[in-house]
Amino acid sequence: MAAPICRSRLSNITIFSKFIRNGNDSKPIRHSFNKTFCRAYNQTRNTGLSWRNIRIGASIGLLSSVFAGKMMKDALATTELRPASRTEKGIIDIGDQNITLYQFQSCPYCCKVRATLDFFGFPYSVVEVNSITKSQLNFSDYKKVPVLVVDGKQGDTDFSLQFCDSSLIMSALASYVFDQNTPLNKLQACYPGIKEQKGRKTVWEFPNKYFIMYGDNIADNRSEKERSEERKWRKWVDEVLMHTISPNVYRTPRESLEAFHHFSDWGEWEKNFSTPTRLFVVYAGAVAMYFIGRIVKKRHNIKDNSRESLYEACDTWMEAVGSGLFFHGDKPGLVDLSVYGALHSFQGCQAFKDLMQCHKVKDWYERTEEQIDTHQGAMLLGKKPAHHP
Ligand SMILES: N[C@@H](CCC(=O)N[C@@H](CS)C(=O)NCC(=O)O)C(=O)O
Repeated sequence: MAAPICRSRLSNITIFSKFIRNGNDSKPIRHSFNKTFCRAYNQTRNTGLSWRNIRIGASIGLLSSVFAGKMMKDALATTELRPASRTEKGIIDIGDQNITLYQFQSCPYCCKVRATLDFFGFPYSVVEVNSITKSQLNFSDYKKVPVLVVDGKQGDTDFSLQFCDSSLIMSALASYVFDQNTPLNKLQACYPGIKEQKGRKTVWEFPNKYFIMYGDNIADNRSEKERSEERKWRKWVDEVLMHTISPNVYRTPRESLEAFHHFSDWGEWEKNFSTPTRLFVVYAGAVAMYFIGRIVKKRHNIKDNSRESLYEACDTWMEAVGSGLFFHGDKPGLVDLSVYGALHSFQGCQAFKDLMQCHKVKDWYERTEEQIDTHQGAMLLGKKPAHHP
């Protein structure tokens, strides 16, 4: 989550180097440098420093900051230590296919996907992405996490499929679970991505992301009304609950720094990234996310005391769960997994401790966690998964 600001820091460095290289585009900047130098000259006239010395000093300063910036960028880009961070064995057999999740460990969208993979018992590998360089995503046009890659073989042909966006990935996995006779490479065609350029920003839309696709062998006997409720609440998670997270996790500079130290341990950044990268992400990320939390707070009308908005969202959620054990009855479904993922993303942070201490969502959260950790979704298929151990 720290990426946007960090990236803009790096692009400042790029803009800065462009200024050095391209004299034509640099007039306004050069003008303000000249003004600054003149002011410095006037102020230092009587201090014994000559104008020539100031210019030499300024040039050295300028060149070294560009050089340091470039070195930092190169260091961050080239010090990824290992591709796969870890592997989860799962309990279902998906044949000759390998699933890899490209993620940030503490990203709420990635937590939704991990909750789903674990609940259904899929085997998968995890690649921890560097939130600044995102070099692990170089293979993809889509520059956000989570990205799920499925490599496999159909007949004699190898395939490599990419699923982007947490809700889309969850829908695709659920579709596969409900109808394992439809291979994932066939399912992927049901989830087109539309890429649009908005100014300098590339925006992706996935129109079918909340839809589960049903083939001929439907193991889902819910009514259309129940399915549409499920879509509505999954959307609520993405559009309401998610926005209460950053103003709470990064509420103060101190909570923000504590959160990043925790994320570093949880994501095993020490193992996955070099020390300069890790320290840079922890400290720059903590500062950046503190300010981003404030922006999100304003944009999404989060209450002055941001905890109130988080607790209210959890009240709404508990009302939706009602008297049952889970939203979907006696077993969790995609909505439970989405809410669980969102809350799980900041377990270990002060905001999570506060929430668990004072809110009744705690019992539901622990129930859901147990179902996920013991892969209860694998039993939901109506038939046993292909090769159950
Ligand atoms: N709608 C997407 C949102 C994904 C998203 O915003 N991911 C963040 C991390 S929490 C990200 O990759 N940000 C990097 C960036 O925007 O450059 C989903 O549900 O997967």
